[in-house]
Amino acid sequence: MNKGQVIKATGNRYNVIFNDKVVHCVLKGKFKTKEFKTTNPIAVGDFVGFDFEKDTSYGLIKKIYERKNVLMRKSTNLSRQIHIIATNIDFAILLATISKPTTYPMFIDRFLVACEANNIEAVIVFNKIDIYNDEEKETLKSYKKVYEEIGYKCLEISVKENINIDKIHKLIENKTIVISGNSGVGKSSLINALEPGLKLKTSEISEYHEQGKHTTTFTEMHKIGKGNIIDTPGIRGFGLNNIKKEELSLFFPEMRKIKDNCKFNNCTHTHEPQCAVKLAVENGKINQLRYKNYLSIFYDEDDKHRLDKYV
Ligand SMILES: Nc1nc2c(ncn2[C@@H]2O[C@H](COP(=O)(O)OP(=O)(O)OP(=O)(O)O)[C@@H](O)[C@H]2O)c(=O)[nH]1
Ligand SMILES: [Mg+2]
Ligand SMILES: [Zn+2]
Repeated sequence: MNKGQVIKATGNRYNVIFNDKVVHCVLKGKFKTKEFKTTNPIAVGDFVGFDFEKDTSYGLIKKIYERKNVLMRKSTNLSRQIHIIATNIDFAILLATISKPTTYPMFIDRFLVACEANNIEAVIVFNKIDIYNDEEKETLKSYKKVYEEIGYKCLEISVKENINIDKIHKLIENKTIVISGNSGVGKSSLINALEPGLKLKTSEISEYHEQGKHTTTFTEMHKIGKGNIIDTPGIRGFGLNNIKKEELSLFFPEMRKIKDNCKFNNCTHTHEPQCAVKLAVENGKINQLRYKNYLSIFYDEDDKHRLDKYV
């Protein structure tokens, strides 16, 4: 059996890199993943075992190798299905913009929780710093302060004006990373800036809605020097799955750090007395909006995954 890595998945067809060449593979029959039900049993980043179909250059996938990690989200549409964004990654970039389009803190926090829950390091990259007015610059500064204090790496870039793109180059050297975010924040543009030969399709955001047009429709891994970067379709909301309420604060690092000081060891930091987390919020040691977003996720009912209900 040959071993390759999936770089693109469309329906049950997969582009698999094998000996530096793309092999078109299919998956025949049902392929059940044990732990959870997903819309996509095989995702970009997966290492698969395949055999060539007799006398053809097509491959039949027979096996999926154990994954180092999985970044997934629950779909925000009615189906509520779990979708694997990518697997086997070294870290995730959340590309965010203060305006055009607006990335809301609720979205950022949900993304970070998903990364924490799946043991994936997250880096927050703020793009389009060339267009911000004074108020937006202040907002950016305050977001950066909040997330850096918690321990997340943050970067400010402008793809358009080529600011700090070299820092991204350094960051991704010899790594496989995934880049996610709302539609129109500049994910594909950033990848084009890193590797101009790729010529990925990009398009201007809608002037009226100030939102992206969902230009990228399939997740795909691209080679950048010795590293790999996975471009993904823009998403509107980030549904979380498999996270127990009692465990949620473990995925807020600033809460995780102090939760042992709560009176009750099973404190959920909602209604309990002598709660160290609530005290820290009152003292300004934990950001209020982060705590508010914690509560939103905590009290989340299944039909509330959409970002627009939170802002
Ligand atoms: N002013 C400015 N515009 C930018 C910057 N980066 C990207 N853009 C523009 O933002 C628009 C959207 O960029 P895309 O790269 O298509 O965005 P995307 O995140 O890939 O969007 P989807 O594929 O829909 O998820 C394009 O018109 C880009 O030219 C930037 O740093 N500054
Ligand atoms: Mg794109
Ligand atoms: Zn508590």
